[in-house]
Amino acid sequence: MSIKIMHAADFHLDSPFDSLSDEKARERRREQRELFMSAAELCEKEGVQAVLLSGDLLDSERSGFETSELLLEVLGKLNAEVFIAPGNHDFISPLSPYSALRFSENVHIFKSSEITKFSFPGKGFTVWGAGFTNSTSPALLSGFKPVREEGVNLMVMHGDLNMPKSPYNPITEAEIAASGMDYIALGHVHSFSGICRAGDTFYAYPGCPEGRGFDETGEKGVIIGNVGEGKCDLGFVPLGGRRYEKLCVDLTEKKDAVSALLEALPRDSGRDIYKIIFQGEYDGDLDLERLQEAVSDRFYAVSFRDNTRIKRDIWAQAGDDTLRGIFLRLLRRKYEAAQTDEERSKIVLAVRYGLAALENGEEYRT
Ligand SMILES: [Mn+2]
Repeated sequence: MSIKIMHAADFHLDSPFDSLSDEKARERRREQRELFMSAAELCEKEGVQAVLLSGDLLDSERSGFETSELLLEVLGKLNAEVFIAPGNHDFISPLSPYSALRFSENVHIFKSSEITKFSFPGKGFTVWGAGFTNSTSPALLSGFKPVREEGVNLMVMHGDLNMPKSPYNPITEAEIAASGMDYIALGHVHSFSGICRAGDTFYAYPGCPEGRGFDETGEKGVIIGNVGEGKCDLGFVPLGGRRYEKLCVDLTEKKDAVSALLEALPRDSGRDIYKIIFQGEYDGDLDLERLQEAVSDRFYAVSFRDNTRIKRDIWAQAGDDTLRGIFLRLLRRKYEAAQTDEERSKIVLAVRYGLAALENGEEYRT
Protein backbone atom coordinates (compact mmCIF):
# COMPACT_ATOMS: atom_id res chain seq x y z
CA MET A 1 0.00 0.00 0.00
CA SER A 2 1.41 3.38 -0.93
CA ILE A 3 0.00 6.81 -1.71
CA LYS A 4 1.08 9.54 -4.08
CA ILE A 5 1.95 12.85 -2.48
CA MET A 6 3.10 16.33 -3.40
CA HIS A 7 5.15 18.07 -0.74
CA ALA A 8 5.73 21.81 -1.07
CA ALA A 9 6.66 24.57 1.35
CA ASP A 10 7.62 28.21 1.69
CA PHE A 11 5.61 29.70 -1.18
CA HIS A 12 5.60 33.01 0.77
CA LEU A 13 2.60 34.27 -1.21
CA ASP A 14 2.08 38.06 -1.02
CA SER A 15 5.78 38.79 -0.43
CA PRO A 16 6.61 42.52 -0.56
CA PHE A 17 9.57 42.17 -3.01
CA ASP A 18 11.05 45.38 -1.59
CA SER A 19 14.06 45.41 -3.88
CA LEU A 20 11.88 45.68 -7.02
CA SER A 21 9.86 48.61 -8.35
CA ASP A 22 6.19 48.73 -7.21
CA GLU A 23 5.06 47.59 -10.62
CA LYS A 24 7.50 44.66 -10.79
CA ALA A 25 6.72 43.72 -7.17
CA ARG A 26 2.99 43.52 -8.05
CA GLU A 27 3.84 41.46 -11.09
CA ARG A 28 6.00 39.12 -8.99
CA ARG A 29 3.14 38.62 -6.50
CA ARG A 30 0.82 37.75 -9.39
CA GLU A 31 3.44 35.31 -10.67
CA GLN A 32 3.66 33.71 -7.23
CA ARG A 33 -0.06 33.00 -7.43
CA GLU A 34 0.38 31.60 -10.95
CA LEU A 35 3.16 29.33 -9.73
CA PHE A 36 0.85 28.07 -6.99
CA MET A 37 -1.74 27.31 -9.68
CA SER A 38 0.80 25.42 -11.76
CA ALA A 39 1.74 23.35 -8.70
CA ALA A 40 -1.97 22.51 -8.32
CA GLU A 41 -2.22 21.58 -12.01
CA LEU A 42 0.79 19.32 -11.58
CA CYS A 43 -1.02 17.59 -8.67
CA GLU A 44 -3.99 16.84 -10.88
CA LYS A 45 -1.84 15.68 -13.77
CA GLU A 46 0.18 13.36 -11.51
CA GLY A 47 -2.88 11.98 -9.70
CA VAL A 48 -1.62 13.13 -6.31
CA GLN A 49 -3.77 11.94 -3.36
CA ALA A 50 -2.32 14.06 -0.56
CA VAL A 51 -0.83 17.56 -0.77
CA LEU A 52 1.44 18.43 2.14
CA LEU A 53 2.08 22.16 2.58
CA SER A 54 4.70 22.59 5.29
CA GLY A 55 4.27 26.20 6.30
CA ASP A 56 5.05 29.73 5.13
CA LEU A 57 2.55 29.26 2.33
CA LEU A 58 1.86 32.95 3.01
CA ASP A 59 4.51 35.57 3.75
CA SER A 60 2.56 36.90 6.74
CA GLU A 61 -0.38 36.09 9.00
CA ARG A 62 -2.61 37.97 6.56
CA SER A 63 -3.36 37.40 2.91
CA GLY A 64 -4.51 39.78 0.18
CA PHE A 65 -7.93 39.42 -1.44
CA GLU A 66 -6.63 37.70 -4.59
CA THR A 67 -4.59 35.23 -2.55
CA SER A 68 -7.51 34.33 -0.27
CA GLU A 69 -9.66 33.70 -3.35
CA LEU A 70 -6.89 31.66 -4.89
CA LEU A 71 -6.45 29.43 -1.83
CA LEU A 72 -10.17 28.76 -1.53
CA GLU A 73 -10.67 28.05 -5.18
CA VAL A 74 -7.51 26.19 -6.17
CA LEU A 75 -7.29 24.01 -3.06
CA GLY A 76 -11.03 23.37 -2.99
CA LYS A 77 -11.02 22.08 -6.56
CA LEU A 78 -8.20 19.59 -6.02
CA ASN A 79 -8.98 15.90 -6.19
CA ALA A 80 -6.69 15.39 -3.23
CA GLU A 81 -6.71 15.88 0.52
CA VAL A 82 -4.71 19.00 1.39
CA PHE A 83 -2.81 19.52 4.66
CA ILE A 84 -1.45 22.86 5.82
CA ALA A 85 0.91 23.22 8.80
CA PRO A 86 1.30 26.99 9.41
CA GLY A 87 4.88 28.26 9.84
CA ASN A 88 6.60 31.23 11.44
CA HIS A 89 5.47 33.64 8.72
CA ASP A 90 1.88 32.44 8.34
CA PHE A 91 1.25 31.35 11.94
CA ILE A 92 -2.32 30.80 13.07
CA SER A 93 -4.02 33.87 14.55
CA PRO A 94 -7.57 35.22 14.56
CA LEU A 95 -6.55 37.44 11.62
CA SER A 96 -5.19 34.57 9.63
CA PRO A 97 -7.04 33.33 6.54
CA TYR A 98 -6.65 29.86 8.07
CA SER A 99 -9.06 31.01 10.82
CA ALA A 100 -11.22 33.38 8.83
CA LEU A 101 -11.81 31.59 5.52
CA ARG A 102 -14.22 28.71 5.03
CA PHE A 103 -12.17 26.12 3.19
CA SER A 104 -13.79 23.16 1.49
CA GLU A 105 -13.82 19.78 3.19
CA ASN A 106 -10.69 18.41 1.53
CA VAL A 107 -8.52 21.12 3.14
CA HIS A 108 -7.17 20.30 6.61
CA ILE A 109 -5.27 22.86 8.67
CA PHE A 110 -3.19 22.11 11.75
CA LYS A 111 -4.41 24.95 13.94
CA SER A 112 -2.83 23.80 17.19
CA SER A 113 0.75 23.54 18.41
CA GLU A 114 -0.20 20.11 19.81
CA ILE A 115 0.39 17.30 17.35
CA THR A 116 -2.98 16.10 16.02
CA LYS A 117 -4.03 13.86 13.14
CA PHE A 118 -6.46 13.52 10.27
CA SER A 119 -7.19 9.88 9.43
CA PHE A 120 -8.57 8.49 6.18
CA PRO A 121 -9.01 4.76 6.83
CA GLY A 122 -10.77 4.28 3.48
CA LYS A 123 -7.80 5.82 1.67
CA GLY A 124 -5.16 4.06 3.73
CA PHE A 125 -3.36 7.00 5.26
CA THR A 126 -3.15 9.31 8.27
CA VAL A 127 -1.53 12.73 8.32
CA TRP A 128 -0.16 14.11 11.57
CA GLY A 129 1.00 17.62 12.21
CA ALA A 130 1.13 20.80 14.26
CA GLY A 131 1.27 24.47 13.43
CA PHE A 132 2.94 27.65 14.63
CA THR A 133 0.57 29.77 16.73
CA ASN A 134 3.09 32.59 16.90
CA SER A 135 6.07 33.87 14.91
CA THR A 136 8.31 31.61 16.98
CA SER A 137 7.70 28.12 18.33
CA PRO A 138 9.21 25.77 20.89
CA ALA A 139 10.06 22.22 19.86
CA LEU A 140 6.77 20.67 18.67
CA LEU A 141 8.01 17.13 18.07
CA SER A 142 9.85 16.80 21.37
CA GLY A 143 8.31 14.11 23.58
CA PHE A 144 5.88 12.96 20.86
CA LYS A 145 4.79 9.36 21.52
CA PRO A 146 3.69 7.81 18.26
CA VAL A 147 0.68 5.54 18.06
CA ARG A 148 0.78 4.45 14.45
CA GLU A 149 -2.50 4.36 12.60
CA GLU A 150 -3.21 1.68 10.05
CA GLY A 151 -1.74 2.40 6.61
CA VAL A 152 0.74 5.09 5.67
CA ASN A 153 1.62 7.59 8.40
CA LEU A 154 2.73 11.04 7.30
CA MET A 155 3.56 14.20 9.17
CA VAL A 156 3.66 17.83 8.03
CA MET A 157 5.52 20.44 10.02
CA HIS A 158 7.46 23.71 9.75
CA GLY A 159 10.70 23.75 11.70
CA ASP A 160 14.46 23.88 11.96
CA LEU A 161 16.34 20.59 11.77
CA ASN A 162 19.62 20.17 13.69
CA MET A 163 19.49 23.74 15.04
CA PRO A 164 18.96 23.10 18.77
CA LYS A 165 18.83 26.80 19.67
CA SER A 166 16.45 27.79 16.87
CA PRO A 167 13.34 29.75 17.90
CA TYR A 168 11.53 28.10 14.97
CA ASN A 169 10.55 24.65 16.28
CA PRO A 170 13.95 22.96 16.61
CA ILE A 171 13.79 19.34 15.44
CA THR A 172 16.40 16.61 15.93
CA GLU A 173 17.09 13.58 13.78
CA ALA A 174 16.58 11.41 16.88
CA GLU A 175 13.02 12.80 17.22
CA ILE A 176 12.39 12.04 13.55
CA ALA A 177 13.70 8.49 13.99
CA ALA A 178 11.42 8.04 17.04
CA SER A 179 8.35 9.59 15.39
CA GLY A 180 6.93 6.37 13.98
CA MET A 181 6.17 8.17 10.72
CA ASP A 182 6.85 6.88 7.22
CA TYR A 183 7.58 10.39 5.91
CA ILE A 184 7.87 13.82 7.53
CA ALA A 185 7.25 16.76 5.19
CA LEU A 186 9.32 19.65 6.53
CA GLY A 187 9.31 23.34 5.68
CA HIS A 188 11.36 26.43 6.58
CA VAL A 189 14.71 25.79 4.89
CA HIS A 190 14.58 27.30 1.40
CA SER A 191 16.73 24.79 -0.47
CA PHE A 192 15.94 21.17 -1.37
CA SER A 193 17.51 18.84 1.21
CA GLY A 194 17.44 15.67 -0.83
CA ILE A 195 15.30 12.78 0.44
CA CYS A 196 16.79 11.90 3.83
CA ARG A 197 16.24 9.15 6.37
CA ALA A 198 16.52 8.83 10.15
CA GLY A 199 15.76 5.37 11.48
CA ASP A 200 12.79 4.05 9.50
CA THR A 201 11.45 7.54 8.80
CA PHE A 202 12.09 9.43 5.58
CA TYR A 203 12.03 13.22 5.61
CA ALA A 204 12.86 16.18 3.39
CA TYR A 205 12.73 19.92 2.86
CA PRO A 206 11.54 20.69 -0.69
CA GLY A 207 12.91 24.25 -0.47
CA CYS A 208 10.94 27.24 -1.69
CA PRO A 209 9.21 26.68 -5.05
CA GLU A 210 10.76 29.86 -6.49
CA GLY A 211 13.66 32.08 -5.39
CA ARG A 212 13.00 35.54 -3.99
CA GLY A 213 16.57 36.80 -3.66
CA PHE A 214 20.24 36.09 -4.32
CA ASP A 215 20.40 33.86 -1.25
CA GLU A 216 17.92 31.57 -3.05
CA THR A 217 19.65 30.89 -6.36
CA GLY A 218 19.20 28.02 -8.80
CA GLU A 219 16.37 25.73 -9.74
CA LYS A 220 13.42 25.49 -7.34
CA GLY A 221 10.41 23.20 -7.10
CA VAL A 222 8.41 20.62 -5.16
CA ILE A 223 8.67 16.95 -4.14
CA ILE A 224 6.40 14.37 -5.79
CA GLY A 225 6.19 10.59 -5.53
CA ASN A 226 4.95 7.59 -3.60
CA VAL A 227 5.23 6.87 0.10
CA GLY A 228 4.41 3.49 1.59
CA GLU A 229 4.83 1.86 4.97
CA GLY A 230 8.59 2.01 5.57
CA LYS A 231 9.37 2.91 1.97
CA CYS A 232 9.46 5.96 -0.16
CA ASP A 233 10.05 6.83 -3.79
CA LEU A 234 10.09 10.60 -3.99
CA GLY A 235 11.79 13.02 -6.34
CA PHE A 236 12.34 16.72 -6.85
CA VAL A 237 10.32 18.35 -9.66
CA PRO A 238 11.25 21.88 -10.82
CA LEU A 239 8.30 24.24 -11.18
CA GLY A 240 9.90 26.52 -13.76
CA GLY A 241 9.50 29.84 -11.95
CA ARG A 242 11.94 32.71 -12.26
CA ARG A 243 15.46 32.01 -11.07
CA TYR A 244 17.92 34.15 -9.18
CA GLU A 245 21.51 33.65 -10.33
CA LYS A 246 24.91 35.17 -9.66
CA LEU A 247 27.40 35.39 -12.50
CA CYS A 248 31.08 36.25 -12.00
CA VAL A 249 32.87 37.94 -14.92
CA ASP A 250 36.65 38.12 -14.69
CA LEU A 251 38.02 41.22 -16.42
CA THR A 252 41.71 40.32 -16.09
CA GLU A 253 43.41 40.85 -19.48
CA LYS A 254 40.13 42.15 -20.95
CA LYS A 255 40.14 45.38 -22.93
CA ASP A 256 36.50 46.28 -22.62
CA ALA A 257 34.00 45.38 -19.92
CA VAL A 258 30.95 45.47 -22.21
CA SER A 259 32.33 42.97 -24.71
CA ALA A 260 33.66 40.75 -21.89
CA LEU A 261 30.21 40.80 -20.34
CA LEU A 262 28.43 40.01 -23.63
CA GLU A 263 30.77 37.07 -24.11
CA ALA A 264 30.00 35.71 -20.63
CA LEU A 265 26.22 36.05 -20.82
CA PRO A 266 24.21 32.86 -20.48
CA ARG A 267 21.59 31.92 -23.03
CA ASP A 268 17.90 31.97 -22.14
CA SER A 269 18.25 34.21 -19.12
CA GLY A 270 15.37 36.46 -20.21
CA ARG A 271 13.07 35.23 -17.41
CA ASP A 272 15.71 35.37 -14.71
CA ILE A 273 17.07 37.81 -12.16
CA TYR A 274 20.84 38.16 -12.20
CA LYS A 275 23.56 39.75 -10.17
CA ILE A 276 26.73 40.16 -12.19
CA ILE A 277 29.96 40.46 -10.23
CA PHE A 278 33.01 41.85 -12.00
CA GLN A 279 36.31 40.64 -10.64
CA GLY A 280 39.99 40.34 -11.54
CA GLU A 281 42.50 43.05 -12.44
CA TYR A 282 41.05 45.81 -14.56
CA ASP A 283 42.00 49.43 -15.01
CA GLY A 284 39.50 50.34 -17.72
CA ASP A 285 36.37 52.31 -17.02
CA LEU A 286 33.51 50.34 -15.44
CA ASP A 287 30.51 52.40 -16.45
CA LEU A 288 27.71 50.46 -14.77
CA GLU A 289 24.98 52.54 -16.41
CA ARG A 290 26.34 51.71 -19.86
CA LEU A 291 26.56 48.04 -18.91
CA GLN A 292 22.98 48.12 -17.69
CA GLU A 293 21.83 49.57 -21.02
CA ALA A 294 23.84 47.00 -22.98
CA VAL A 295 22.27 43.93 -21.36
CA SER A 296 19.06 44.92 -19.56
CA ASP A 297 16.87 43.31 -22.24
CA ARG A 298 18.66 39.99 -21.71
CA PHE A 299 17.26 39.61 -18.16
CA TYR A 300 14.05 40.15 -16.21
CA ALA A 301 16.20 42.23 -13.87
CA VAL A 302 19.96 42.64 -13.55
CA SER A 303 22.29 44.40 -11.13
CA PHE A 304 26.06 44.76 -11.02
CA ARG A 305 28.84 44.74 -8.50
CA ASP A 306 32.38 45.92 -9.07
CA ASN A 307 34.89 43.71 -7.25
CA THR A 308 37.78 44.42 -9.64
CA ARG A 309 41.15 45.65 -8.45
CA ILE A 310 43.42 48.08 -10.16
CA LYS A 311 45.99 46.62 -12.48
CA ARG A 312 49.49 47.85 -11.77
CA ASP A 313 53.11 47.00 -12.13
CA ILE A 314 53.61 45.85 -8.57
CA TRP A 315 57.40 45.96 -8.79
CA ALA A 316 57.52 49.54 -10.15
CA GLN A 317 58.95 51.01 -6.95
CA ALA A 318 61.41 48.23 -6.12
CA GLY A 319 64.35 50.57 -6.76
CA ASP A 320 63.14 53.20 -4.27
CA ASP A 321 65.20 53.99 -1.22
CA THR A 322 62.17 53.59 1.05
CA LEU A 323 60.58 50.97 3.28
CA ARG A 324 58.38 50.11 0.30
CA GLY A 325 61.49 49.64 -1.88
CA ILE A 326 63.10 47.30 0.66
CA PHE A 327 59.83 45.31 1.00
CA LEU A 328 59.53 44.94 -2.78
CA ARG A 329 63.18 43.92 -3.29
CA LEU A 330 62.83 41.23 -0.61
CA LEU A 331 59.68 39.79 -2.11
CA ARG A 332 60.98 40.00 -5.67
CA ARG A 333 63.91 37.82 -4.66
CA LYS A 334 61.44 35.29 -3.25
CA TYR A 335 59.31 35.58 -6.40
CA GLU A 336 62.30 34.87 -8.64
CA ALA A 337 63.29 31.87 -6.52
CA ALA A 338 59.75 30.44 -6.42
CA GLN A 339 59.30 27.01 -8.01
CA THR A 340 55.59 26.91 -8.72
CA ASP A 341 52.83 29.18 -10.05
CA GLU A 342 50.98 28.69 -6.79
CA GLU A 343 53.95 29.98 -4.82
CA ARG A 344 54.34 32.92 -7.21
CA SER A 345 50.68 33.92 -6.97
CA LYS A 346 50.90 33.76 -3.17
CA ILE A 347 53.86 36.13 -3.26
CA VAL A 348 52.01 38.50 -5.62
CA LEU A 349 49.10 38.54 -3.19
CA ALA A 350 51.51 39.26 -0.32
CA VAL A 351 52.94 42.16 -2.33
CA ARG A 352 49.46 43.56 -2.95
CA TYR A 353 48.50 43.32 0.72
CA GLY A 354 51.85 44.79 1.76
CA LEU A 355 51.58 47.70 -0.67
CA ALA A 356 47.99 48.32 0.41
CA ALA A 357 49.07 48.38 4.07
CA LEU A 358 51.92 50.78 3.26
CA GLU A 359 49.50 52.98 1.32
CA ASN A 360 46.61 52.88 3.81
CA GLY A 361 44.80 50.19 1.92
CA GLU A 362 43.48 52.50 -0.75
CA GLU A 363 44.75 50.65 -3.77
CA TYR A 364 43.69 47.13 -2.98
CA ARG A 365 40.00 46.53 -3.39
CA THR A 366 38.53 43.16 -2.54
MN1 LIG B 1 9.88 29.74 7.76
